Order: sequence, then structure tokens, then C-alpha cells
Amino acid sequence: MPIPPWPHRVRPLALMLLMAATLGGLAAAGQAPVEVSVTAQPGFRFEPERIEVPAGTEVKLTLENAAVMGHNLNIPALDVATPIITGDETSTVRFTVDEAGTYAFRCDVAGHAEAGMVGELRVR
Ligand SMILES: [Cu+2]
Repeated sequence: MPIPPWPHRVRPLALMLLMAATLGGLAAAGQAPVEVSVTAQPGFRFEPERIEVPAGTEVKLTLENAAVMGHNLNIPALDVATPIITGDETSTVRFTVDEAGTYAFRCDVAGHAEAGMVGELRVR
């Protein structure tokens, strides 16, 4: 015995609810993090100096040290920082920024930010 079709007014709404539930479920299951990497270059600079990530999405930020001396990457306003790493090491931090804006980052080793080891994280 065939199942009677839903009234016309109900079906689009049911479909929308089903889609919303599916999308919500996917979001809850966890989107892949956005991966960005920054390299500490010889000459006291970060490459790139500006990085951009979406708001509300987990960010996996990797600092690679291509210089000889130790460096780190600190985003003070977000309370996010890698440890100081030496040449050829990498360090990865994960974080999520909910508020769009521009957040300065810097190297914490004495004198490095002043020498130019600064940059900007833009969250959109
Ligand atoms: Cu440094």
C-alpha cells in the first residue's frame, strides 16, 4: 500500500529541516582545520608577514624556522604562542578566533620584534 504524499505546503519545510539537520551534523562532526604556515627567515622577518583565516574555524598554524637562531610566533591578543624553536624545527599551534579583526603577531626573543619580526593575522 503506497504511502500518501505529504501535503504540498509541508514537504518543502520538511526538506529544509532535513537539510539543516544534515548540515548541522556535518559542522558538529568537525570541519578540517584551515592550515597556514609562517617561516621565520634569516634577517628577522616572517614570511609571509600577513596571513588571513576565516572566523570561527579551527586554524592549524605552523611556524617553521629557516633561520639559525631561535624564534617563536606569539599572537598576544589571542593568547596563542609557539615555543621558541631553533633552526630547522617546526612548531604547530591550533586555535579558533570567533571575532573578525586584525591581530598582531611577533617574535618574543629579545630585540627580534624591534628588528622587524612582526606580522598580522587577519580574521574575516
Ligand atoms: Cu625571532
